[in-house]
Amino acid sequence: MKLKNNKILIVGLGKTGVSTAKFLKQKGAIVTATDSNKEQEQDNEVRSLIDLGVHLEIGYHKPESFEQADMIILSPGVPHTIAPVKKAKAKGISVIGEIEMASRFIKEPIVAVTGTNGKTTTTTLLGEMLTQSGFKVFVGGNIGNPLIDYAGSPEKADIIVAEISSFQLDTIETFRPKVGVLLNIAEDHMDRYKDFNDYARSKCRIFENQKSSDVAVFNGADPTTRSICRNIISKKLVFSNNGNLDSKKPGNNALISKTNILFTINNKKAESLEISSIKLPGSHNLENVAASGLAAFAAGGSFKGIQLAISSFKGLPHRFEYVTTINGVQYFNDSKATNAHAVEKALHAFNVPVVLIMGGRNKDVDFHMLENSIRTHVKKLIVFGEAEEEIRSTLGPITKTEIAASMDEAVAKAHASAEPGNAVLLSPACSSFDMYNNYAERGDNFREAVNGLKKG
Ligand code: UMA
Repeated sequence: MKLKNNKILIVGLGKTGVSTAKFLKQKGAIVTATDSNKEQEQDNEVRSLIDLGVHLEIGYHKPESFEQADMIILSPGVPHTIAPVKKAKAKGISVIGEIEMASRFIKEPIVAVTGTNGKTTTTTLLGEMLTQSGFKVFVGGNIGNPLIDYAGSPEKADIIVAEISSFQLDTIETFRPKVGVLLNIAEDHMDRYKDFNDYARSKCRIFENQKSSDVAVFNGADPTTRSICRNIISKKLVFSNNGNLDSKKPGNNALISKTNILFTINNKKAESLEISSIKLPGSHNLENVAASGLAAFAAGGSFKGIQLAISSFKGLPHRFEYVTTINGVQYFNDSKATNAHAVEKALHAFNVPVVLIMGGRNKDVDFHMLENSIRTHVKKLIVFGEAEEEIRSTLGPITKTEIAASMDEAVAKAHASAEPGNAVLLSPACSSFDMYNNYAERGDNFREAVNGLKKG
């Protein structure tokens, strides 16, 4: 693809925009970058682009810059429905995302992981499995380091493992992963999509450009995923946690039972991974292990490599992360649970009464879906943040509920309510942007507040 002297507009100057601008300058393009937030002017990474010859338009989006561009590259956080983008599209200007641009310059096979929940855990674990199988692996994408950094780097890997969000899939055209993984689809980001089907269709685009020689890994027990994947033409590898798939069928799969995950690939001898060797808690993580195992096999990984990765992988911060035990009460940080589906999965991992801390900014999801899980698992609910009233009015009638003004107060109230043998879980079902810059800051704040209890 020729970029030299092409006029390209980058929209959004977070990590994606900055990396894309650097890449495009390297390729000789004429680059303008715009961000609607004036504060981005103070960002050192953004300012460094001026020296590279990038023209910056910060604090506003200038319609002419959109209409005069040969191509527009949108950051994931920028909706593709904003007015200047719609106008440019109507004029026939190509609008793509960084993943699409990067993939046009990546020759190595890409294994891409999407899904509402479990993406980062699965991507990281899959990277480990392939590394332990002897490959040099680059892990990137929505996980935090843009794929375009790899495309622009002279350092090359054997395989790329990429976490891909629905926002990133919205702006693909030809992106074709050799192996695509769709973990699950549950209501999320309803503030960005027309409805659930619109969001589900976006997720399924991970398989859109695959050929029959490529592989699609998905959850065969999830009716939404199953029906949406019915017509894909790539080779299907399904995993299931309820044993309802017939392993003798020609479709290959990973069956999760109480004792093991049985991998059956291309009529080869079945490989059994013992559940006792998995250090990640919760049944949702068994699905993540099954999916990453299938994808690792499909990408050429060995069973030995899969076993080695599993035996040393303890999980990631802010994802059902064990913090500490105080007076017989275990504390867990699940700040990354930003939708109701993730909270449901976390609650079902407990067989002790839970004091649940929820709240933040609702992404227009319906909290009613948590009613049953709250009824069966939660002895007390502490709510905080912008969505506190909405959560209290929806779930308050089901269990004892208190409101907290801050994380410190939420943790103190949870501490006062929990008895030895109980668990305290931060699993917000909301984004963090009402009070924090991101979920990691929120999780760190929870951890500090819990450790403060110990000291105080
Ligand atoms: N902006 C505009 N105009 C608009 C809207 C936004 O200029 O109309 C600007 C904002 O002012 C801001 C910039 O766009 O400065 C934000 O861009 P961005 O949110 O895309 O930020 P990046 O730093 O590039 O981060 C993105 C992903 N962010 C989102 O999808 C919201 C990161 O995923 C990802 O790690 C990174 O690219 C590298 O690929 C984060 C995320 O929350 C972790 N993802 C969601 C999730 O996992 O649920 C999808």
